[in-house]
Amino acid sequence: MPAIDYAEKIPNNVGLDQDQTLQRALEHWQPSYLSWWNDMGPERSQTSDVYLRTAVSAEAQGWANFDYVRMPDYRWGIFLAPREEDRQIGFGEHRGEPAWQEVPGEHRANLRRIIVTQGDTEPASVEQQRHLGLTAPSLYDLRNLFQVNVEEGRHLWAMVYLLHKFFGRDGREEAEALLERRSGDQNNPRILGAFNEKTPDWLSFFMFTYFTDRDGKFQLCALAESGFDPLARTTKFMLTEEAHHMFVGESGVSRVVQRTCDAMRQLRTDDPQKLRTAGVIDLPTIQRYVNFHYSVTVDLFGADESSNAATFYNTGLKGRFEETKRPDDHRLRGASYKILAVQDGRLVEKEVPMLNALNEVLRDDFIRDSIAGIGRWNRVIEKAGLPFRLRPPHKAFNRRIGTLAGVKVTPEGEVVGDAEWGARERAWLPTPDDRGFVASLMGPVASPGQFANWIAPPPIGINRHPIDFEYVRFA
Ligand code: BYC
Repeated sequence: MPAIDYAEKIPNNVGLDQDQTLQRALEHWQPSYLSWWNDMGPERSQTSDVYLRTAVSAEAQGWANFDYVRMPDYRWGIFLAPREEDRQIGFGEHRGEPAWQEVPGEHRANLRRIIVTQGDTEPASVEQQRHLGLTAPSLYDLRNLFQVNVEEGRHLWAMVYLLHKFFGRDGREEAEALLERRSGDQNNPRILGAFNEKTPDWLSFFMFTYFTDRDGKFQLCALAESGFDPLARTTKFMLTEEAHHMFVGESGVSRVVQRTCDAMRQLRTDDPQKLRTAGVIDLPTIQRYVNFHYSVTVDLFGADESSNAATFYNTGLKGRFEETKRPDDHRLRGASYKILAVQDGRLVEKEVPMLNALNEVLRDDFIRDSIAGIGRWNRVIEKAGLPFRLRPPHKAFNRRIGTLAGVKVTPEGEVVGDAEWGARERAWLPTPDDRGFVASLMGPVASPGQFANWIAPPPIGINRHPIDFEYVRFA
């Protein structure tokens, strides 16, 4: 596997200079990308030197380099994980056949759809986060935001490479359209619901990177199993970058919780109003943010019964999380899985063919993983000697996609009528007042080692630097 060549106009380890047609197509797309980045990329970044990590190799050891980079000069490139010789398709009807190096004609449309859906989320998240640089609670956090943003930009490159290399003209058209849709736009929105929500404040950003980037992890893991080898290899490499994004979310929320607990102990109160007056975010508000981001992200896994999901699996395009580690036949014909349904005003379990329930299987894997982090936040509260506990809401709470869309279910899992929902929603989801309060705390802190009042400093800095390192230098 060649190291990444930064002398190239488009850094890559895919031998771009050997493929003139592809190189021309991508060099044609590059200015449109840069113009999109200029218009929709992070504010307050254009003149900053940021201490960033840049991928320099696709090998697991020493893949990244840390240094100051002027943001507009960041080099987005195309990097695939090394090719595994003799790799075989691991699941579905083609199990045991050699993995595809070219697009299988009969599955072309579905494959393109998956790649476009994945690709669409990447620029969407950059758009959602673009104003946050104006209110970063520290230089450390500002740097982390920019790191996440440049890597999401690179993930868009990863999908655009596949579209250009393997899908010809319609691939190029899709690549253009990825730069034209806009998060939250009425007429031309991003494809999936959560990517049209706003990320208006830093608590939302940490929740987004904890929960929604974790959807990214699970979807990318499922695609890393794909029988289409270039998709498997490119998503495998994206996963190495994704881990840091979820770390930003988990540690960010943990630091907010820590600061609140410190204030609760100091002031000897759990009164949200008193805590708000002291300039920290009360735990019930944090719970409402958890409820919102969790439920919106749970929807991202698609309908609980989906013939698309069955087709993607049967045809070898998209596997399960850790497919190869599972001790079953990897075909799943005749297997079943339990999903939720509403019967006589109550939630009940219903057994359906597993192939049709693969969105639900992945959703449940995600739920197990995300609950673990909530447990770690609770340990911060426990250590402070406080009785409050954060909880994941019920899987059926606040759903917009699948069988549970439109059913009103409390965070505890009780089906309720519209009137009760209306009366109690304020206790479950962030209210305009909550959002207004959190927004009122946001304001930039730009001296090294200083942190906004509502968040604790991190225990350690980036790449073994101290916390008061100058992670961002403004021109
Ligand atoms: N919002 O049969 P279904 C990431 C539509 S995140 C709006 O269940 P399927 C990242 C669906 O399109 C990971 N619409 O669909 C994180 C379909 O519409 P049509 C992104 C939705 O295909 C942070 C209809 O409902 N990657 O990387 O089985 C920062 C029927 O649904 C939604 C992927 O998602 C929704 N949430 O499942 C940056 C992987 N859900 O055709 C990045 C690729 C469904 O009837 N995508 N619909 O008009 C997929 O595998 C599948 O498309 C999905 C949906 C699992 C998302």
